Amino acid sequence: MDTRPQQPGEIRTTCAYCGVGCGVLAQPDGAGGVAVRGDPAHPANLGRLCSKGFALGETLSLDDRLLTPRVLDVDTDWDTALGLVADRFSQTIADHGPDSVAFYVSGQLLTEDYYVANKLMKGFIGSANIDTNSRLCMASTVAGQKRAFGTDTVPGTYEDLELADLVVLVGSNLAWCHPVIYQRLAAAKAANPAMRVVVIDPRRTATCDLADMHLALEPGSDVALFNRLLAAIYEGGAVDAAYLRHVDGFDETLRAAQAQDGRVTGLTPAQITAFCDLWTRTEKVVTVFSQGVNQSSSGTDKVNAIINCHLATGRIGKPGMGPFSVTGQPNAMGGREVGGLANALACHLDLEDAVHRDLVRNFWDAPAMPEGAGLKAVDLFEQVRTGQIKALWIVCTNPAVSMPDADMVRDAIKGCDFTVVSDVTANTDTARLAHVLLPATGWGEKDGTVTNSDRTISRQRALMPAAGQARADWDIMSDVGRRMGWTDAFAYTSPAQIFDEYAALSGLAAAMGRDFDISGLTGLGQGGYDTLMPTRWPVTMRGQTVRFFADGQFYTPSGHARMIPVAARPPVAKTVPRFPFRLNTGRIRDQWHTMTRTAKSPRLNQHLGEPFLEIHPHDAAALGIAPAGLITVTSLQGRCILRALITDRVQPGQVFAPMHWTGETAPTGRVDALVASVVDPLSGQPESKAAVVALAPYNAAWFGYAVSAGDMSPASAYWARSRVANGWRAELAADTAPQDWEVEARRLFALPDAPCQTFRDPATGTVRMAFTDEGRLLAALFVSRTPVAVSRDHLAAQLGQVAHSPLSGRPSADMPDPGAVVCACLNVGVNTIRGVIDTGQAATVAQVGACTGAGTNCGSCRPEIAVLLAQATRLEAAE
Ligand SMILES: Nc1nc2c(c(=O)[nH]1)N[C@H]1C(S)=C(S)[C@@H](COP(=O)(O)OP(=O)(O)OC[C@H]3O[C@@H](n4cnc5c(=O)[nH]c(N)nc54)[C@H](O)[C@@H]3O)O[C@H]1N2
Ligand SMILES: Nc1nc2c(c(=O)[nH]1)N[C@H]1C(S)=C(S)[C@@H](COP(=O)(O)OP(=O)(O)OC[C@H]3O[C@@H](n4cnc5c(=O)[nH]c(N)nc54)[C@H](O)[C@@H]3O)O[C@H]1N2
Ligand code: SF4
Ligand SMILES: [Mo]
Repeated sequence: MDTRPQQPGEIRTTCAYCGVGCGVLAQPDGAGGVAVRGDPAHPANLGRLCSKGFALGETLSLDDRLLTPRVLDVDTDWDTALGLVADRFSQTIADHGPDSVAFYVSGQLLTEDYYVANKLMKGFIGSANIDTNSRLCMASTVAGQKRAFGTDTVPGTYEDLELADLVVLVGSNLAWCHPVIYQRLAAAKAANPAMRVVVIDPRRTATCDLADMHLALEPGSDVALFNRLLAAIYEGGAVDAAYLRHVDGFDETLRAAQAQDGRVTGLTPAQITAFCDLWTRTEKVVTVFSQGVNQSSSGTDKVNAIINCHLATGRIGKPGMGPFSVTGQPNAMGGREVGGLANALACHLDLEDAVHRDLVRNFWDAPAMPEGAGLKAVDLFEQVRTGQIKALWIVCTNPAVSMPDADMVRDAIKGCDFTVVSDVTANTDTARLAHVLLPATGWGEKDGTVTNSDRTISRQRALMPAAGQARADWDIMSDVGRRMGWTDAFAYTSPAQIFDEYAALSGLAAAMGRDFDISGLTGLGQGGYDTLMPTRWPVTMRGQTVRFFADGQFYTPSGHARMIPVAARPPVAKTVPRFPFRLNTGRIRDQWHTMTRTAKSPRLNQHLGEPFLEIHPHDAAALGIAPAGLITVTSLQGRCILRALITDRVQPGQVFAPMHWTGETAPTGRVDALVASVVDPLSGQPESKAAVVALAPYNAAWFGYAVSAGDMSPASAYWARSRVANGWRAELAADTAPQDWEVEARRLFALPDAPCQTFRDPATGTVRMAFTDEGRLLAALFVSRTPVAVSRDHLAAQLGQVAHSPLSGRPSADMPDPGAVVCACLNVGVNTIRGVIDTGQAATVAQVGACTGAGTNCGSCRPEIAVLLAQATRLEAAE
């Protein structure tokens, strides 16, 4: 790790991706490139970064950027595009009322963007129909924390994970999704051998590598486990009677917990007892939770079941103790603070509270404010489908992929009378449906603030000029506000002005007793805003508070916290003979959501380059699914074809698929097409982790693997493509074969005339073709009746090179095949790592690092190296 302080030419900013909110020192090279390293002075990461953060510089090329506004696919100027947007929104509101329009925004917007979007919709258009992808992400935590604390506030800090003696990770794959917190936890555990880590997840994830205990509970049954824990806390005498003076609802909550049957968790009584004993007897415990909790039809109850245990023991807001919701997106937290959800107002004020509403109305001098909450995401797109929403503006999110029932949502957007999309690229499943496309500045070009999971507000700073005509989201939306007639209210010329207005409003909110207060940051001016260092709120005129709630002060009307009686409910969709498998969905280490940025990095694509379905070996055998075969997955909502990844990491009867692939990268890999739009009744958050599906082997007549220096146009029933260092690669398959393979290959690669070498073996159905230009490999296609066995990285690495025997598909002896990449930072392949293990050079993760470099940079791949070591040990034992 490079621990030098900021060097001349380095600009201090914040990572574009997850809610850890790592500080980045970025050095632009003046030619559009940027070198990045972790900022040693940022409290979130203290110099660390993960594989995605390290690759930020590889995602900034302009090749796929949207550079000009477009109307009906024709490039135009801003005046025309924004004039049209303002006119159509104004006309629709005049004809059909304010609730006939909607905004759908994102936790990846900066706070200033979010503030303007909300002010425009809730204060001036006069509707609350603005919701955000945080509805799919954090809504259950928001609802749960508000029920318990009277405010949506995370009490603790990252340091608490290091100070704890027990860290429980519930529905969180921290190793892959919050890698820098995971690294901090791993280091703390190494330094404190008494520390214990428990992972509660139906799946054995990479995070389990650090776990002393893994509880593979039944999907959706977390409430039952935490109810049993509360009963055990009481029986074990761990209730903090003094703290309970600040808490309402203990007796009813305990009764509900004691009535809970623990068997629905599917865990053995011994497992439950061991967990409860550990939790009960460890004073310093942090319970971290994420999407395995939130994305559930009982998500809000899960959150409260966890918080109940911390309130009963008083283990909250003290060093090393507390419930800890980790946020997903870089500004998921900031979006909640600034009132991004359809039922909120800025500064932790409630839209449905008349006093709060009046405060904001007066402050904004707002002409029209809605009195009730607007549509939540699922309902919002339902009203788009039925035509009640007639003008829709989607900003910084890709709902045609990420919403449940995604094919329906895609069709609903397509059918909307008027759709505006603001994005950095036109190549998304959503952007392709827009009437008006607006080019937004992306990471590295924009300026503003974000708040991370532990309430630290950091600046994102511009490193380079805007691409083409791109403009910042706050600027685009302010311009539309002015064009709709509200010239003064949207006269902003800089994010600093917006931040100042927001900070001033927070002071008024705080005076009414709300906790979100950054009034200490008013009056910074441009200079102060530019030099603002990471700051945890609250920052009042009097100073800062590090942790909340240890003092027993809450934000409910009584000032007390609330324990909430809850009972476990299974997921809404039941497995039935027609749909016998439970589909769990989530993330992989090196891709970010719908891949519009991370898929630009060849390094990041190497980790897991194709959509897949994790399936248990017993289920695969029963269904006749072979390793690397394809599986057709169907639900009542839709259909996918995914590559089989046969593994006992998932339980029998359960399957797992990543959420990342899209119409751009793998059209049959859009897994949200399978997910029903069932929501939690309190939070409106979709149950993204518990769909029910049927599985069948996909009977491919042929499988193909293709590499090409230029882009490809696959047309087969199954395809998945990704970028490699010198071009593209693709996996292909279909149930019927083309008439003529050479014609098909020439079409695929758009190479009508290039010389072609061909090898055919009719007996096995093998066809291999290589297209060259003066001996240099332009493209190659390998086809066979079974999944293609070829050294994929080796073939891709030959693109643009003089290839000696490209059709052999195998590296020659003097050029060993490193195998699939494990360490994305230092580009170390699985074969290289197995090599040092098999030859006895390395027996630990640290030794593998010393020999090959793997795992020594960001460390996100250390769990995978540990698995390779364990496999080698198992093989030895079997020999
Ligand atoms: N690499 C990468 N990192 C990311 C992101 C990304 O796209 N890529 N996205 C960011 C965002 S926006 C978010 S919200 C976070 C999400 O971060 P996480 O919540 O950690 O990630 P997921 O993979 O969605 O889900 C976590 C786990 O929940 C488990 N789970 C499923 N059902 C249940 C259940 O009923 N109970 C329990 N206890 N567990 C269950 C799944 O098996 C999965 O391992 O990641 C952030 N970080
Ligand atoms: N099945 C299933 N579905 C899920 C989940 C799951 O676990 N399982 N997780 C859910 C969760 S937690 C989340 S957060 C969502 C995420 O889902 P989305 O928000 O839909 O995913 P992203 O790919 O992050 O979309 C961000 C879009 O904004 C664009 N963009 C990037 N920067 C900017 C900018 O500065 N301005 C503008 N205007 N555009 C920009 C990107 O190119 C991209 O198109 O998915 C949800 N969907
Ligand atoms: S953990 Fe990785 S993705 Fe998340 S903020 Fe840090 S560097 Fe970025
Ligand atoms: Mo998220």
